[in-house]
Amino acid sequence: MAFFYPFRKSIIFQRLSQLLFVVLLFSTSTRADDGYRLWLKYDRLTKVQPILQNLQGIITPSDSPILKVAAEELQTAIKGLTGKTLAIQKTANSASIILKINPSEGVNNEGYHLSRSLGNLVISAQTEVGLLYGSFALLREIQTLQPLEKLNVTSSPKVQHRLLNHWDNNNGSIERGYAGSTLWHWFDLPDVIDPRYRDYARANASIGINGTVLNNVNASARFLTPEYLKKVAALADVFRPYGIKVYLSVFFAAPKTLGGLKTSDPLDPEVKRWWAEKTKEIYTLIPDFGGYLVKANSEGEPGPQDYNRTHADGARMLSEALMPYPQGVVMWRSFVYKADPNGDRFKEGYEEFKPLDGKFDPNVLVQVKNGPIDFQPREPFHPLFGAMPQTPLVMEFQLTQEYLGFATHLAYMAPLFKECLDSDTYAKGKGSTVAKVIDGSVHGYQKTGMAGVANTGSDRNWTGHPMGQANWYAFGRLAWNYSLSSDKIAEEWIRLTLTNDNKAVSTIQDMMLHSRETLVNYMTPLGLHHIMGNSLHYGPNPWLAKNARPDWTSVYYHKADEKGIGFDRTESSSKALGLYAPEVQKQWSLAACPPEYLLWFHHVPWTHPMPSGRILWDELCHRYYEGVAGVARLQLQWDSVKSQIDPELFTNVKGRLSIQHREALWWRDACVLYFQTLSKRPIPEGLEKPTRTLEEVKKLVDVYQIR
Ligand code: GCW
Repeated sequence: MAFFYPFRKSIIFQRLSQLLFVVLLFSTSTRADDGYRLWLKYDRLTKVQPILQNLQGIITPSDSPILKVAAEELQTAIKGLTGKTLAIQKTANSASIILKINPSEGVNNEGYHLSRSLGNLVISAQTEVGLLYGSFALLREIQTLQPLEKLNVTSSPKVQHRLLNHWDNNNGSIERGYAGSTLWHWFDLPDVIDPRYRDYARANASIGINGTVLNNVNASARFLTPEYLKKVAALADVFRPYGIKVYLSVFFAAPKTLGGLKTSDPLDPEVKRWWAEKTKEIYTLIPDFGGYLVKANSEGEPGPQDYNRTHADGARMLSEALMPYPQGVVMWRSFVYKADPNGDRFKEGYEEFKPLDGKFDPNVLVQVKNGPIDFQPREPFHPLFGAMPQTPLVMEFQLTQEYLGFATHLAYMAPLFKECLDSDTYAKGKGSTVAKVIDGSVHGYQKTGMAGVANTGSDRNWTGHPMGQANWYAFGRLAWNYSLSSDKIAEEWIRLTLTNDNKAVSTIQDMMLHSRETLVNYMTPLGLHHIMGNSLHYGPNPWLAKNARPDWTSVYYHKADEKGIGFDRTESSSKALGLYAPEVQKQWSLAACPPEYLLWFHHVPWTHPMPSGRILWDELCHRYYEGVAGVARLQLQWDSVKSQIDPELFTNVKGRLSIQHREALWWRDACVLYFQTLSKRPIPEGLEKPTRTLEEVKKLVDVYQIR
């Protein structure tokens, strides 16, 4: 025995350690969170409310495709959250989640009402899709630990078309995409249906998004070929039960390049016929097709002006083709600007589109970027909002952070979206906010919409930066209800996605709420704009003075010289400020302009006195330094929540924050050192001097430009 004992002991030891290894492996792999499940995690709740414990079934009026997915989502979620399997039934004989169609429910055709009746949780709506949205809303209440005893939530979306715009190309790349390649496997479709399509639809439906433009606005006509339309139809089939319609961006010159016609002139009868037939072909395959999105005569894309026609003529060609299909709309983008060295790009979309107000068919919406230039970290609202009483305007926000540090910088964008939506246009007196223009209440638009340029891609966690998911989430929630606050949306997202620990929730919420202003400070404080790396749009490049077009340089925008800095858009120069209502002009006049917008509208001396008591130069430096300090605070805050966050996710965000800190310093040093060559003033007392020279910093930019 004595002889065998050590042997047996070692076998037992080996077995035990193997077992321990497997247990450890299993426990880490169940904890490791790769972010794929987004805000639909459904992990077991630590405390299950009694009403949930007593549930036995899910009652649904029918097993239509929409109600089937709603009931199955509830079933999967409740199983995950509580461990209970609820039976999906037609009639109730025990405590249940009851889905009920009620034609007189006081909500609109997509809205829902959640309530409790005895031991039941009741979702009622006028339509099936309302019940689907209500199901996700109920799950949100459960996941964020709201007391179900008092359940009483009524909600209806404020705008009709709530869309993602994918700038995805048929070769798999995504223009301005930072989270991998396209989600759509064009070579495999329509035969192979990636299960991820369904998860994409679930995620969107859960936040009320009801449409998706599948391809880039710099469009390829290939998407209109019979081969590709079958692929598009296959995606539409997956999305339909989730209330999501597909739309396509169209290439204006397709009649010529694809149809073989001699022209793409929008007034040519052959061209009109071609579009009518193409549209018919699409509706034969996709009966609920959403419509067309168009970028025309912008950044080299073809358009009606190639034939001396207007944007309204171009839009009419498509709106007429869509007339037989009442649900189909044209979304015509207003993002146009000519390369005029003496012009002001700020004004060009306005000048082009304002005279066309009233000239579009009722099934056309004009899609306007939130600001007049291009998705900068801060922009004033686009002057077209409030200026097109007879043309429904769709808001276009950008979720992919083209100018906000791609997927490496943390920037929670709800405050940016809200800042624009809450801006007062004064179109019909005080209170005519951009949001109320968009939802039709100011001008009585019959059609309404909001679009977000998607930040999704093939990365396992969908958005590259794990916190980028919050921007997708926030966009959907605000498109549904722009009155929600940024902090409420952040809290919801954190609780659904990261943790329900109160202390960690408030720390992360604080990080998110400060992140965008922090980024503005280290990139473009005080109203600076468009001073980033050429073409790639990454990193600082304020010295950029030569490019293919003047309005693709930085000096065009900051106009810094020895006297001062900023773009004078007042009466004495470009007059762009004059495009706004008198009240807005007053609020942004030199006397009243808040520091955040100052250099958007005024060229001011370096010694200009600021509300802080500092002169402009000193304030500018302080803001850049504050931006870097802000990122350091984000890092400390993130470190403090480590114990509450999944280790994989924690490490991922920590790594990105360290990049962000390094790059905030890069922005700070580049901008402060470059502007100093003009201001000829010292870095203010109390701020450490950059440890490198301007020449050294310039080289960093060059690295990103090497081919
Ligand atoms: O911001 C610019 C981007 C382009 C984009 C364009 C647009 C799709 O740099 O990549 O093209 O805007 O919105 O059309």
